[in-house]
Amino acid sequence: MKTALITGATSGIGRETARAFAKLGYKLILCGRRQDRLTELQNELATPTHALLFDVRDKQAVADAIAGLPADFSSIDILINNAGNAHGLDPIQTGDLDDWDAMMDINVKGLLYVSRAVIPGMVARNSGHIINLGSIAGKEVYPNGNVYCATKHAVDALNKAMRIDLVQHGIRVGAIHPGMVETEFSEVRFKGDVERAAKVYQSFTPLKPEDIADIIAFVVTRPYHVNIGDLVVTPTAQATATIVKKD
Ligand code: NDP
Ligand code: 8X3
Repeated sequence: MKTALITGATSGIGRETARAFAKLGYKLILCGRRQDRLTELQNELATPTHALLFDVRDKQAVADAIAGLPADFSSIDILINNAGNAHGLDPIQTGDLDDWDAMMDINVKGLLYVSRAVIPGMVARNSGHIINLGSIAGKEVYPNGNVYCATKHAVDALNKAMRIDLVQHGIRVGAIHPGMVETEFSEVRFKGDVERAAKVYQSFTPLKPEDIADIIAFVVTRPYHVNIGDLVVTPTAQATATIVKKD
């Protein structure tokens, strides 16, 4: 039975990926900061699960949590680097420094802390699969997206870097870069403004988190000699980050 660790399993793409992996019969290490959501998901899934409560920004907490995994969860075959978010949508000249810190610390440094804690085990076993959640914002830059786009460009670079450094160890590395997916993403970006968040997904059919989870399940179930390195996935109505056909 394969073991997968998913960061950001309490919501959106991460939670749907956990549901898809449970159907594949994987053992799951579910990570997030919201204990109630983790417990709820553990109760729902008919597969062995272990919950890890940590903020990816806290490098010691990340290292301790992963080093302290019980023996039956400690050999991680699949790492889904999914935890991440956007904070604000402001022009560079008026951007909030705390928003910038949050995005850099979560989307870039947090992903690195988790990867650094998990990868040595994969290297020792000469096997593993890492999927990094990038974004269309890691492939292009859009107005007021500045720092969020920069963090996702960094994820794109780290995805390539991991593939180069880990190829000698038989570790598969790939990124999924979604366009607009209706999750809690925009609620977080707009700091709890539910109305403004809902508007982002109006007048066209956005992706559902299940759509991305399906693709992740496809990627991890390819034969071992097949590595899907880079996928951009958008709603059919979305051509670029900003060109969206609305009804
Ligand atoms: P959600 O807001 O629905 O989920 C984000 C997840 O990340 C939550 O489970 C949250 O858990 C976790 N998370 C956030 N901050 C932290 C932190 N500091 N420490 C630990 N966990 C954290 O968003 P999505 O599912 O949409 O986002 C998942 C990924 O997909 C992100 O990397 C995002 O950038 C990317 N993405 C999303 C797109 C979209 O349109 N929705 C498009 C392209 C990429 P908790 O709050 O419990 O800690
Ligand atoms: C999330 C998609 O277009 O809001 O990464 O940046 S977008």
